[in-house]
Amino acid sequence: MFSEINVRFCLKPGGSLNGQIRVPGDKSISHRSIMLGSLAEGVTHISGFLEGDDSLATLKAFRAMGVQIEGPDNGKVVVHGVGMLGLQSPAAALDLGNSGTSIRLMSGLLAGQSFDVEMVGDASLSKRPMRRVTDPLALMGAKIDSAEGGTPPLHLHGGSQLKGIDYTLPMASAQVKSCVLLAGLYAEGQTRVTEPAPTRDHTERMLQGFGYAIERDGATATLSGGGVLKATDIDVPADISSAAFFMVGAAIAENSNVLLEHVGINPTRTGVIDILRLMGAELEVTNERVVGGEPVADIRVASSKLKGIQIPEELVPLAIDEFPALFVAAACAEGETVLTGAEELRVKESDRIQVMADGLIKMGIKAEPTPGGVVIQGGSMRGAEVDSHGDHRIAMSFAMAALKASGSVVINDCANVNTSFPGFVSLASQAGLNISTK
Ligand code: SPQ
Repeated sequence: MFSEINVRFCLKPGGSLNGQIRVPGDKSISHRSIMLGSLAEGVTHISGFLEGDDSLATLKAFRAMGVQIEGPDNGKVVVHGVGMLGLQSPAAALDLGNSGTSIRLMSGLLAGQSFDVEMVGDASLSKRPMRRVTDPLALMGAKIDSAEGGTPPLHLHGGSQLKGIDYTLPMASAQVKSCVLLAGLYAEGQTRVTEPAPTRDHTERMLQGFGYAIERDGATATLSGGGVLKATDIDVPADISSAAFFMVGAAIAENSNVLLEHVGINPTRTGVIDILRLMGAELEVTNERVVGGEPVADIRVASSKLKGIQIPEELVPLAIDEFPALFVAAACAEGETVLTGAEELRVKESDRIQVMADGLIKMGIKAEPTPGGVVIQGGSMRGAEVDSHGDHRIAMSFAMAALKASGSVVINDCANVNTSFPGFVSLASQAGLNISTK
């Protein structure tokens, strides 16, 4: 089924990628900047904010709960914080569109409010699993109804006094970790979350940036409820997950050389760099610095001779959103690439294992899905018409595949590219991709 408007990407085969590119702001950090800025005391100034549909859904939701937010204007947003207890009951259900991060983190933040909230989403979000957040929140004393099967809409009943819990995550998920920690801000006593493997730690870093005490001891993060957040300024780096398409594109296409500027290289997000290097990519990280508590660098990638690898499982959570692009790299590599331990990919905006394998097979590549991964034999790609299933990362990955295809590539259902990467088509064509929309 197509999203409301079937935006199609049409790509002529071949080409190369060159130049200096700054991709839009980090989606994960943009969401969190609105959430914590809204609950802070004082005014938070954000620059580099991602003006994509997902982070805008979060922004609109907080506006609907009475927070005065100026912008976005060229990535600049000013949030007039209302304090921990200042949110107001929204007049209608909060529509979070396609955004898993919004609904899961806001479930935690809103579970301890005094008012009821209903949260809804689009067709894709309405199929994604929410028990992973409603189960721990119920242990904390929250009252939440979901649709049958534990999916959205979620109805949060206000007025519950939450209590801190000691929770071990059943899966490596930054959204679940963040949800429990954010609920912990409103809970009596301590909330402790232990993760089975490191996942992105933007929530923990940003809480610290807003002056909220949070301790990290190995795999466990601990905070106590009842504190306050103090407004701060946030400079959102370029999103490594968006930069990843250009890293893969430049590595697979001949005569390519791109410099990706001001990219966030938080060590919980850099699995894509490690995996591409293991595959033999010519990739250089330069000009490393820290901006607002997050490490940032420029990344240069040039045409490379890639080889297939067994992807180390410990890198999986650190590259979780980059696998659609990495599957394209694997299709262009010499030999076999094997991914295991990545069952989480099946419950993203689409089943990213199946949807990528289906498209690559149409392009003439041998790709065998397994329950928790895929086996891809590198080879030659032909032109094809493929479906993104409304998943932004699938659409952009197949767009890059066209650089190595022998015929034209048409990608269906691409409107959701705007959720994470507004302006993708013009930035990619400036860099050399032969892309147009229909
Ligand atoms: O927000 P959403 O829809 O879940 O977005 C995705 C993405 O590809 O953009 C996943 F589909 O990113 C998640 C990521 O996979 C963003 C995120 C975060 O900001 O905390 C964490 C990851 O999800 P999870 O389920 O592993 O915690």
